[in-house]
Amino acid sequence: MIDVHYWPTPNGWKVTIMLEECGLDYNIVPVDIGGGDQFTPEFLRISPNNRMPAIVDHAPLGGGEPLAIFESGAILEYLAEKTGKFLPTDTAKKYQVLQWVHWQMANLGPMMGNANHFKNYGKNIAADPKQLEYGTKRFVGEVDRLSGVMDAQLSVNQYLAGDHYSIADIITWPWAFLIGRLIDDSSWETFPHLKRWVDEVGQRPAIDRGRKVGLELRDQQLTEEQEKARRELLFNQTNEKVRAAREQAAQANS
Ligand SMILES: N[C@@H](CCC(=O)N[C@@H](CS)C(=O)NCC(=O)O)C(=O)O
Repeated sequence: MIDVHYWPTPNGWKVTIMLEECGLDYNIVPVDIGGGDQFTPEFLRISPNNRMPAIVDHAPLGGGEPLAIFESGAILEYLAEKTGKFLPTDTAKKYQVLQWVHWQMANLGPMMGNANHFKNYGKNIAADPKQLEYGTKRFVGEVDRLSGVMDAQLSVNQYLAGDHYSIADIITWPWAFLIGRLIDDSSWETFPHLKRWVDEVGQRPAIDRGRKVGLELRDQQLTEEQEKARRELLFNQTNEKVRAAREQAAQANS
């Protein structure tokens, strides 16, 4: 059985979609990131960067002790290796897929996260809306550029890494389908090949099942004060604050 330390967000969906695609059994362990679960000593032992998703495989590839993995890219590579699915073994084809997996991890995910932060979340945080303008322009501009990169690739390939559906598609789709919502819906007209792929891949049953996992976890009735505390915890992290949260959690646990 595989424990998935999870919250329903695009990075979390990558893992539930992959598990659904592979038909593997898994058990969801909620990590309420607004409530601070990512700072518990148990979670930090698995994921020292205080970010979900992370997995613990109790019957790991090669046997032995339970195996813990953080970072969604590493998790998908591991699950592909474990099942022999969605990652070719031929060297050239394998690296065709892996270069797009790393592209997503280093480019689309972080740029969309930052664009969303400045464009949407920032309104509730910045004292002066003018502070948001440069960040919004920079990161929305990057998302626009990256959408063009995918559109060009998908104009000559059915899938991101070529002819076959792979972990490159699984890792990218949970962010890419939100591009219209982030920039604006008319931007799909600029990226017709990307839109074709978003729609086609979005019809896979495993995508739908993976995205529905734990959606109810978000149904929390929160006061304005609680919302504010969650924003403070998520968007104001420094070494000092994270260290204090870690120490507090360790003390509460001892
Ligand atoms: N590169 C990481 C990113 C993970 C990530 O940013 N997770 C966010 C939620 S989408 C998180 O756990 N945030 C908790 C926090 O900011 O403390 C991955 O792909 O696994």
